[in-house]
Amino acid sequence: MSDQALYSAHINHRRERLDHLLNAHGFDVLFIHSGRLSYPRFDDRAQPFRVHGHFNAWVPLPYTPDCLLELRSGQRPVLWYLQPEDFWHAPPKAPEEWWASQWDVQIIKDPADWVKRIERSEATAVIGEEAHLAGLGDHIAVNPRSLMQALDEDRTFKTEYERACIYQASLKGARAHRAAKAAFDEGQSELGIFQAYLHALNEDPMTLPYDGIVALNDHASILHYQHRDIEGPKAHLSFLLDAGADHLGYASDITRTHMGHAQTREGGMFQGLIDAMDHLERGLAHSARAGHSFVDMHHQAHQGIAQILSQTDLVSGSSESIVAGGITRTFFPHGLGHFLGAQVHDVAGQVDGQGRPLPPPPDDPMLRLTRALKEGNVVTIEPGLYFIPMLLEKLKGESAGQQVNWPAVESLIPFGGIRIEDNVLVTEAEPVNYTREAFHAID
Ligand SMILES: [Mn+2]
Repeated sequence: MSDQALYSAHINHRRERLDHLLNAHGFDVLFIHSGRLSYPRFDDRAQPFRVHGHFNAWVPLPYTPDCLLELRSGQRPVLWYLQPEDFWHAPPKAPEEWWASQWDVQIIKDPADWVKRIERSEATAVIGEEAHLAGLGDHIAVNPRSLMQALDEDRTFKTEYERACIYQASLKGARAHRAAKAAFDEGQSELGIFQAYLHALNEDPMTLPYDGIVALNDHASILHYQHRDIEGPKAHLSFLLDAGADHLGYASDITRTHMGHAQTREGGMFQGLIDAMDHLERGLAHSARAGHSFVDMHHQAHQGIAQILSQTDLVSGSSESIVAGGITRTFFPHGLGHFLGAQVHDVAGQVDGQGRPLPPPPDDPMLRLTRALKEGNVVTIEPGLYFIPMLLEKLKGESAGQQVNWPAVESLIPFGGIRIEDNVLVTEAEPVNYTREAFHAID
């Protein structure tokens, strides 16, 4: 199907749902504001701008401030599109036909031009920043909770258009990952590797759906390692890259871990762990099916990691005792994954279909997705196995620490850790692993 046909079906689906929701929640109209440029204090230099997911879920305009969507039951939706007369900046380019044909596009020169639309007294819902919408009248409900929850819920089911966007973002990310791996093999620094990633992406870094994690050696044990060293380390032992790409405002979120060339006993052991984690991750991704509880899948990940720790003699005892003693939480202290879409950590991961809270289990407070999976969900599957000195130190002081083969575990600290992350579409049957398909397509 063409982009135009996919998008047209996407909008028709969203409009049908919205007609129903406006009626059910007692609103005549919903406005969605794309947001506004913000400035750091004491400075006149705007922060990089990106619209929020509610806006992007309707129009492929991820970087357009101060636009407004006007959505009414049974009527062609209106896009108030800001193209200011401004000789300091280039205005946003004209809307493209393939998607704009679904909208009544009204070009405006000033946000004040859409303000008067909101001020009309009707039952009005508006999504946006409270500060940007203050004083527009008592007839408006800003970010009304129950309507927002219903819209969030709809966003957990990806349309064919959204699936295609996420797959395109996966292809871009996979190509850039290959280039980054080549830069690692050449012995480049974290910054050099990141530059190779961006070069392959051939996009401005502001399009990245999140700040990529480029971690050499023990930096891989820092879960959200945020620096990019200019100098490379003495030896390239290992490389963890957690980086995605964007397509029309939809994200991919991909992690791979690679071995360096060091032919040491520890190196061989670490490569064995990467292979075992890859196998575990594929199995978990394959089990992402409609009806499966993501909390159960997270627990299965812990079981799998316990088996790996046991089989490699890093920890003694049965895999049950390794999980029960909390040992796997030292090596895998984050959640198995999250929803993915117009936001990298997409909405409604910790509520049920009616918006009721589904908090994570007390032992897994970092788990961002606690629901049973449904057809049309897109999730990340990202088990990890790390050697985090701070957590290892803590485990050493506990009775479960006696099960750990400390000399072997400590010999792996310089390698940091492993995370392998794929993006997976849940169907009624076989899940679709977008990431593996993307790597396969470019190889
Ligand atoms: Mn992720």
